[in-house]
Amino acid sequence: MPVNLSLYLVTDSTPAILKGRDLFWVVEEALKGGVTVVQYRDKTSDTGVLIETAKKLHAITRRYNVPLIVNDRVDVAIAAGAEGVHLGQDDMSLVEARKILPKDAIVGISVSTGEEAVLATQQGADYVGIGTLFATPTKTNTKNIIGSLGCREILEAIGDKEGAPGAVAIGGINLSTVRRVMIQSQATCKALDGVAVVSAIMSAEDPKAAAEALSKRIEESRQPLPPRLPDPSVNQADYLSSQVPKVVQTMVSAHPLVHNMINYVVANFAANVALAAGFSPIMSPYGDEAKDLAIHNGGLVINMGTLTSESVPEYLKAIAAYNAHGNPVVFDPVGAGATHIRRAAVETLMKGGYFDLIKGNEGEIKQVFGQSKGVAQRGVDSGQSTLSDLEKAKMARDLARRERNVVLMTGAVDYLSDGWRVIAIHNGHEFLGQVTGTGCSLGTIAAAFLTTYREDKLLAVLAAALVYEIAAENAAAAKDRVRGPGSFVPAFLDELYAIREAALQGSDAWFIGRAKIEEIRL
Ligand code: 3NM
Repeated sequence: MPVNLSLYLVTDSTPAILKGRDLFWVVEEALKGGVTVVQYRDKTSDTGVLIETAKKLHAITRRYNVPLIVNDRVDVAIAAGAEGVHLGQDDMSLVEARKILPKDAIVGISVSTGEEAVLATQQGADYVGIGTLFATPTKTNTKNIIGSLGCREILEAIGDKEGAPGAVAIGGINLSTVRRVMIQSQATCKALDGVAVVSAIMSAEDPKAAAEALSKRIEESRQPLPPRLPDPSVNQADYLSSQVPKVVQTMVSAHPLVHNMINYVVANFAANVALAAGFSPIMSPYGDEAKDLAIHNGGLVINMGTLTSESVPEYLKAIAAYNAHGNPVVFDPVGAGATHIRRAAVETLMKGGYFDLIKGNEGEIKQVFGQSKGVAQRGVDSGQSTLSDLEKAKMARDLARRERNVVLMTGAVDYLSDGWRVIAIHNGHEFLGQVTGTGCSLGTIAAAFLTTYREDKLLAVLAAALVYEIAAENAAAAKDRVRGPGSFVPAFLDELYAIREAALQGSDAWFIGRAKIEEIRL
């Protein structure tokens, strides 16, 4: 029986979760907020109570035309006339359950490995509950913590054959994590149909609002894979170039806010770049402030250039707030391989949230990708390049494909990828490499574009990089004013400002014939 699995509520009547409120009230509020399935899960009550509660829940769910699923207990599901059952790996087998359930009953099964998922598929499960995504206090006896990448492997194992079951993920999913789960778990052949939650709704002060917010974030996070491309006969570089002026106009007209958790060496410069280029900077290393700032639909930059013992927990709070609002987060893992503290910080941050863009030099991207092979970075500079051009392009692509985001590997040539398309950007000027903060400010401007142009992250970051690097070329060309890196800085700010003014007036003269980009086919 087809079932809408978008937002699957699993009940829990334990005091720690329900906090003394009435189960039926919480479930009805959640239904008003848009949950599409309700599972009655109660591990402790006697059979009589289970049946009575299930019947009462069913009377409510029916009013909302939402199926009621009973956890573990086929007998209770039948007695209460529920639409289906959910079985764990240690419960009655799916085959046995089908024998006694009505013909059109929904049967779901918990899986935590590809093999279990394949078996459930062969046995004709209507859906699988894939878990455990993240460690959760709601259920501590979980088998495997698989993360969103483990979930993707299971979806790959199921495939997209006809009759394949629906799929929801479960475990530690809430408003902060749901976006990354939906985006990062997506296999090329199959995406999650939705997510299952307990505490994110059952413990919420306002279960209706919690369900509404989750439901909105889930729908926003569905995106096609591989990214929608124009007609293959069209050259990608030409197509993207043709879109850039429009994307720049959108950014400068919107004048977005960008929240920078940025290193103290470059904070002043990055703020000036923001003002000149046409967006509002706020510099705040204080994670709790992100709750208030994230509501403005701006972007967040995590730049760990001057990491302190307090930075990582503050970053994590801010990332959670921006992820919860579905607003873009840029990660600039400055000096990622320089010290063991930074290497650990990268690992914690990558596990702790979703980054729409990871921007770094070759050494940093290598570290994030996990290929540093113990070659420590000295300081925050990229160090000696060890990769050929093709290897750089491939690493940017592979990291982006793994993370389901966009990667910009900066250098004399920048490599930009969304995991499928790879664009080499040849614009820029060597003075950019001789002024501190130029790389970091590129992260900031990328956040401004990502927040105002959400249809295609790769195009947003490309537009940011081109504005930035064409401004640098224009500044360096002003020989009457610019003699070296020192005089380059004010000229660069002026040129950013000139592009912003031109874009505000709807002109794209600044851009015509200037983009030096090529599509790399790997
Ligand atoms: N099943 P929360 S994890 C009921 O991994 C359940 O199969 C899991 O609770 C599994 O949404 C889980 O509060 C609890 O994290 C999920």
